[in-house]
Amino acid sequence: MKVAGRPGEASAGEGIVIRAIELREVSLPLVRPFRTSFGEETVKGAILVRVESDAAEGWGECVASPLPRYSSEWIDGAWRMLENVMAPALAGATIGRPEDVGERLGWIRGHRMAKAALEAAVTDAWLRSRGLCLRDFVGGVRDRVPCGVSVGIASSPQAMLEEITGYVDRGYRRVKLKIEPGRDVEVVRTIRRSLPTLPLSVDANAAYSLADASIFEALDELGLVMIEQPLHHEDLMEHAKLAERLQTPICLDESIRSASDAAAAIDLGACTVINIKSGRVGGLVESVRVHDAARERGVPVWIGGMLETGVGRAVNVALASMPGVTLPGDTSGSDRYFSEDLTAPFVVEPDGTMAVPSAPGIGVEIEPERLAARTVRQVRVPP
Ligand code: OSB
Ligand code: MG
Repeated sequence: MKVAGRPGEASAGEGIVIRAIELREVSLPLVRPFRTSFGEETVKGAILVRVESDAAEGWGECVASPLPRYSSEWIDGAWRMLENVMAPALAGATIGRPEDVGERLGWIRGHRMAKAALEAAVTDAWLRSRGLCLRDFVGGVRDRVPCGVSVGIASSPQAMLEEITGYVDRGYRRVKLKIEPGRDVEVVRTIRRSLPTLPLSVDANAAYSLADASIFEALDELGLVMIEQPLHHEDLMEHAKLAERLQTPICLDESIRSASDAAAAIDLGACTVINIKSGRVGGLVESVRVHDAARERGVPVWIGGMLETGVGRAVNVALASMPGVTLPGDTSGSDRYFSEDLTAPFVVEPDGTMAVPSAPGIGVEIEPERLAARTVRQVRVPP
């Protein structure tokens, strides 16, 4: 099979013509509520983007949440942006390479999650039209990837421990605990006591300030593999100051919106690990650039998640096969989120790994009846 070449490399062959773009908002019940320092979700809402081209169709998932708590984007805002601005800007366009999407939408400031969804859908169509798979497009080097799991804040440390034990028994190789002020050191200590050798990390989703440094100094004693996004997403300097006081590596999530953010954060000493999410950085092409910027600086990366359906999960798992991804990601099995996904489920085997799809495009197919049953609104551009 001919390899597509990584983003940015020239390729022969004609482009695809975008005929129409369809948006669908879907709503899937979660198997258990997911609580973070910024709120609780009991259903997963997402916008799915379907691109119709002259050659093939493609799908992408927008990871914006119902409210702008994780980042400034949110479902209704992303919907309007996609329907009124981005889809009209791409309808009728000829796309020579997936990078063209970012270039055509480059004048739009921000709105990275909306851009990423559209770029993923166009890339899926483009790859399918050539019989190429996403793993090869992003320079993936692995057939299987190690999986971790992100555990929401529970009512008690005991409840959290029970949930974690279930995941460990299923093979997950790293467990990430959500923390918030008041539910941090004691919870982590309890879990650490029961599972002394488990690779464990915490994610604060920006809920603390530098005045809370003593909390992180206490966590520093618990042998964590990393502390994710302890402080405000716009405070790189503060993260650098905290990092100086800790042995535990700091990983940034919300703070990193681009490869240039990644380079700046690493060079400032604000982090020594990066969580890559394609939605947060504006797409696949930028995700590869973040990976490359971190790799050049010797910084390990891993692939985060936003409770995606199988459509977004396929993108995450392909990215997790890149060579600089050296830590298990939040690429959990579909059954950790949904009793029934929109695609065939992603399965974590007992060894804690998951297969990287190798079929053309994103490598998964949507089940039309399930999609229809979960769709709450729909629009097509042009009508
Ligand atoms: O901070 O990584 C995060 C989910 C929604 C919003 C933010 C985050 C998360 C997760 C879940 O941690 C990761 C997953 O399993 O998809
Ligand atoms: Mg995070």
